Amino acid sequence: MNAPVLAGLRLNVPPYVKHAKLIAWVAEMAALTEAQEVYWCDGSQAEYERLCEELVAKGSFKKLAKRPGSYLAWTDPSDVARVEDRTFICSETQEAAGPTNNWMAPAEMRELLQSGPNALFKGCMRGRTMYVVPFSMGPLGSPIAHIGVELSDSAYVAVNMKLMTRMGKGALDVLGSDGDFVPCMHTVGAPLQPGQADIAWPCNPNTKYIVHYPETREIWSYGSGYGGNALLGKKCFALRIASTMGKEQGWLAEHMLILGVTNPQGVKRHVAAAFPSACGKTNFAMLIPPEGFEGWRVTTIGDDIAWIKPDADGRLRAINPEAGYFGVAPGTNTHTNPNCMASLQRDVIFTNVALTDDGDVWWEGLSDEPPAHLLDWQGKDWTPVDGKVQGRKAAHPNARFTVAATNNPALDADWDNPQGVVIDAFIFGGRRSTTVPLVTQARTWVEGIYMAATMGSETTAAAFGQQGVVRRDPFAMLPFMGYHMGDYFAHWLTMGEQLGAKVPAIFCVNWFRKGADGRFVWPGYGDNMRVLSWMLDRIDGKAEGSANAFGVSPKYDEMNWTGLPFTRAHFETVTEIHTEDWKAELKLHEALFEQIGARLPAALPAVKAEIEQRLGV
Ligand code: SAT
Ligand code: MN
Repeated sequence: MNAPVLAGLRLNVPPYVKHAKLIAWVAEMAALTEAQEVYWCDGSQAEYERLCEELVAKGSFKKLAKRPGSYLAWTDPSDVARVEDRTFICSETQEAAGPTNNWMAPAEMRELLQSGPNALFKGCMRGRTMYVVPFSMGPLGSPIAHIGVELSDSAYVAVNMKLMTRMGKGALDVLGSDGDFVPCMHTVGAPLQPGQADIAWPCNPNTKYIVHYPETREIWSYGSGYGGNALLGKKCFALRIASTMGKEQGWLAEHMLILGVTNPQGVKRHVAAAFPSACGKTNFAMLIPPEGFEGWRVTTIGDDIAWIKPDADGRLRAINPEAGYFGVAPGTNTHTNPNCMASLQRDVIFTNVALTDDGDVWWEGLSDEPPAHLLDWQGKDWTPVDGKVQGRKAAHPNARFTVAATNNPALDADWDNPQGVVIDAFIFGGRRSTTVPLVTQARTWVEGIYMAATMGSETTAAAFGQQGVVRRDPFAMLPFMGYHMGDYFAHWLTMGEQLGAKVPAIFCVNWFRKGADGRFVWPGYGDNMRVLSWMLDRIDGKAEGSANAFGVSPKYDEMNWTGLPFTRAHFETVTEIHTEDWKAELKLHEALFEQIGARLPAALPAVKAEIEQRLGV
C-alpha cells in the first residue's frame, strides 16, 4: 500500500468508523486508483444537497426551476443503458456461471482490472474524489437485509445511492467493527490529467466491465456511470451477488415488484411479480384500481427487486432491498401511473429526459402534445416536427427518474418493516405480442416453475442492443443471474418442496398481446386490477376458471368488467391458445433446455411432455 495513503490524512476516516477491514480496503483502493481525495458519505440531507449543488456547478446537473429539489442529468450517448455483453460472472469455474452468463476466469479478470501491467483500475481515479458510500439493502438491521459499501468516483452515483438505498452512517452503525459487507468498486474510467477540465458526464465510451466474483462476493464496475452499471447496490448486489447468497443460504433474490392489495372488507394480500426491465413493474406496483373496484387499494412495497426468505412458520416473507425507484420515464403520465406522477413532483433526479424552456422535464408520452420547443436528452434543440417527421426522440427511450420511495403516495405501511410481508402469490410476465394468454394459473408449484423458467419476452431499451426481439428470459432474471441457470431452477423447486402446502400460488400473465391491427388489445395499467382480483378469487376458492393445456384461466364471466367495454371477442383475442403458435413456442422451450444442458432439473422436461400431450403435439 502507498505510504501517503496509509498516513491516514488522505483517507479522511470519520471518527465514527470503527471497521478496521473496511478502512484497510478503502486505503488499498485509494492506492490502486490514485484517487485525489477520499470522502466518506454520511447520508445526510445536507450532504445530498451539497453534492447536488457541486454537480450543478460542474455542469453535470441542471436544477429544474419547475420541480423543487429536482435535477436533470444528460449522459454520454455511449452510456444510456445496462451493458449485458460487458457483464461478467467470474466464478472459479465456467460451469458455475452456467451457459447464460459471460464468464472469465477470476485470475484473468483480476489481472485485467487490478494487477496486470495495464490494469484498468490502476490510476483510474486520478484527479477525482473517491466517494465511500456505505449502504444497507433492506431496512436497517432487518434479518433479511445485507450491507454493501460502494467506492465510486462519481458524485452522481453517491446522490443516486442516497435515494435508492439506506445510505450513510446508519449502514456503518449496523456494520459495527466487524460486520460483513459486499465491497462494490466503481469507476467511470476517466482519470483527469493535472489541469484537465472535467466534462458533464465522464465515462469511458470504449471500455466497460461490469464484473462479479460470486465466491468472494465482490463487484468491480468500470467505465459506465449509468443505472444498473453504476448503482451497484441494485442489479449487481441485490440480484447477481444476492442470488448466489440465496442459493447457499436458502432464500431467493428476485427481479420482482412487491405490492399489497386490500379489498373493501380490509383483507390484505401480498403479491410479488417478475417482469423484465421496462415492462411496467413500477406501474403495476403503483396501480390505482379502476371503476368497479371501489374500496380496493393497492400499495407499493417495492418496484424492482424482492429478497424472499422462509420465516419460522414456513411461509415466504419478502422485503424490498431498495429504498427508491429508478424507473422508466417515457410512457409515464397521469393516465398510466398517477401515483408515479405524484411522486415526481419534487426531489427527483431525472436522467436523459428532455428539458423545457421554463425549466421542467418532458418525455414521450408525458402529454399528447409536446411543448413547442425543448432541448433533447443530448442538449440539442427539438421541436415537434423533429419527433413527427424525423422520428427523433426528445427523451432517450431508457430515460429514468430516481426518487425516494417515501415520495410515493401509495407507499405500503409495511414497506420498511424489517420482517417483510408474507407472499400469497407470484406472478411472472413477459412482453409478448402473440402466443401467451392474458393470465394462467399453474396447477402445481412445478408447473409454475416451468412457466417462469420458459418465459420469453421482447427486448426493451433498458439494455444496450436490438429492441423487440423475443428472447427467453427465465424468471425475468436472464441478465441478473449470479450462477448456473439450471441450478437456479433446481433451487426454486427445492424451495417449493420445503414449503410444502405453504407455497404461494403462481400465475403467468401477458399484458402485451396485440390484435390484427398491431395495437395492444388489453388496456393494461389500472385495468390490470381486473386480473389481479381474479387471482385473489382463485386463491380464496371463489373462481372456478377453466382448465387448459398449461393451467387454469379465467372464464369471461368471472372477471369484473364494470366500467370497461371489453367484449367476449376482445377477451378471446387475449386469451386464445393457437396450437400452431405453441408448437413453435415449445420448440423454443426445448432450445432453452438444450442450452441449459445437464443441470436442467428433470421435472421441467416432464412438465413439457405433459403440456405437449394435452395440446396433442
Ligand atoms: O439500469 S437498471 O439495471 O437499473 C434498470 C433495469 O434494467 O431494470
Ligand atoms: Mn429491473
